[in-house]
Amino acid sequence: MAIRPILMHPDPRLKKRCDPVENIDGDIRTLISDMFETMYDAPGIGLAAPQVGSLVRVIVMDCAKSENDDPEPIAMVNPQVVWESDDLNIHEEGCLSIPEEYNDVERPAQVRVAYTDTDGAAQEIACDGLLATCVQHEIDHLNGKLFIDYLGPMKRQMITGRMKKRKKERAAAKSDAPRPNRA
Ligand code: K2U
Ligand code: ZN
Repeated sequence: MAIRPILMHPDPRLKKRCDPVENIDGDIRTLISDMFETMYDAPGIGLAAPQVGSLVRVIVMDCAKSENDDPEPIAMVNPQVVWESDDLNIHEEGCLSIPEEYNDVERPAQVRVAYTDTDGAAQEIACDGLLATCVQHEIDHLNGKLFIDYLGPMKRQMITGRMKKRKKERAAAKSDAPRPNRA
């Protein structure tokens, strides 16, 4: 198990369409395990594989109602929305790859998602509420789409500008950091 670094927007890998998983092998199982550890550490309620630099169609979520509720971890391989409601819902969204930026996004209120589970079995679940928002947000990541792509161009450019500045400041801070003495 390992916590993996989360890619920060802007990053070309976050704009790529991810490849389907052909075989749920040991590498995919390790990726899923690391994604859960990374998500809980962030903390977040969802995470998509491209956010940790793996351009494959895998997402993990845990939308348990509150910290007092039992965790509800779910890993989806090759998830697909197979039905969406006409009813829409607006939810404030954030993203672990775009920290400290939150905006309302409108999405179908209910969706049905077909996917393969970690045992290789075909599954299909009905999602509503926060799970519906989260699963659509994560599947967007697999298609190279970020929640800021639903905002107007001005807002999107402002957020991207702030993220570029933060990445530059973070890189500068890293290069100024004292290097450990090498024996
Ligand atoms: O993909 C991610 O970056 C994980 C998100 C998933 C998410 C975004 C928006 C709405 C629901 C889930 C992180 O968990 S961000 C944490 C968060 C949770 C609820 C609302 C806003 C932000
Ligand atoms: Zn996100």
